[in-house]
Amino acid sequence: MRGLSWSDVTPKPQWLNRRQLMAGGAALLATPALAKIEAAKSRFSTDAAPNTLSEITTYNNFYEFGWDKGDPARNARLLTTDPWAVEISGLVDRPGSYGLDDILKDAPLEERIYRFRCVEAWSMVIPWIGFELAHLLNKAGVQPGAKYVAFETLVRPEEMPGQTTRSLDWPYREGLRLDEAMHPLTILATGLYGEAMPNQNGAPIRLVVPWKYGFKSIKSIVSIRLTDTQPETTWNMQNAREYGFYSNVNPEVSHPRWSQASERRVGAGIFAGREDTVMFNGYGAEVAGLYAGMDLSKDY
Ligand SMILES: Nc1nc2c(c(=O)[nH]1)N[C@H]1C(S)=C(S)[C@@H](COP(=O)(O)O)O[C@H]1N2
Ligand SMILES: [Mo]
Repeated sequence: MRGLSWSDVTPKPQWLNRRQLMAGGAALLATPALAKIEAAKSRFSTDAAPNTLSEITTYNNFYEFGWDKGDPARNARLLTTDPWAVEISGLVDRPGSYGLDDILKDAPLEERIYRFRCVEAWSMVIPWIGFELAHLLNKAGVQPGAKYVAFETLVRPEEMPGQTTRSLDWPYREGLRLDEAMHPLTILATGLYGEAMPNQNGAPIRLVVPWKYGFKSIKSIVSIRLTDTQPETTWNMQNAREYGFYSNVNPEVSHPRWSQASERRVGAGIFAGREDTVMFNGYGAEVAGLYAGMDLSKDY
């Protein structure tokens, strides 16, 4: 830790981190924290009904904790998320290892109720608490040569049983083009349902990019690197034909093994029909311009 500080003024905390919640004596092991995080409402929120906390915290993909949807809820409770630091490196003016408190100190937290669409063709609506990634990148000072942002998840096999196998090439890696990363819809989320982020959802800080398939929204981030070349990303390395770098939600580009034209809303019940999948997961008005001139059937 280099002891860097972005701000000397600490207004009344608009956020709570794990340490403060622990000090409050909340039993965090099995249940999310009890304290509510204050966060402003956002014009970017959908008015679709959110999934329940139980659905959001028991049906997860977090392969560091196992391959089944129920594994993260069972296994991620052992993850230590305090202390936590994020290394910001590459083409930035102020590289360094920043503690979570420092990152959150003046972060303008908002509630963002987003549609969330997994590449496996299920979906949810999740009320995240977070702040725009652009806020952090601007504080770090993005240099003119930067074109991409590369993210990495923690590697800690002692606490992440899935990492004792070679099921994926750890660390889990993701990346965005710089304009995608700077888009106001792109957030770093530190909570959901007004509470600190449950471990299985990517505590203490994870990316959320609502117009892309869920695997782009990398969890439990320890590294953010600004680069001039397109970074390697976990699923693209695993199978480039099935998982492109962009992975924008697109009902017209099928996964080689299934259609992406429709989706199953988790929790909707067995009598609810499948819903049509919407281009850019419904965020086209905001983000379609980022891809002007690109052939999204080739650059998928
Ligand atoms: N580090 C890491 N991040 C990850 C994953 C993962 O396995 N490891 N799974 C991704 C996938 S496939 C999805 S659908 C979402 C699931 O997020 P949720 O469990 O909060 O709904 O997290 C994404 N981020
Ligand atoms: Mo996913």
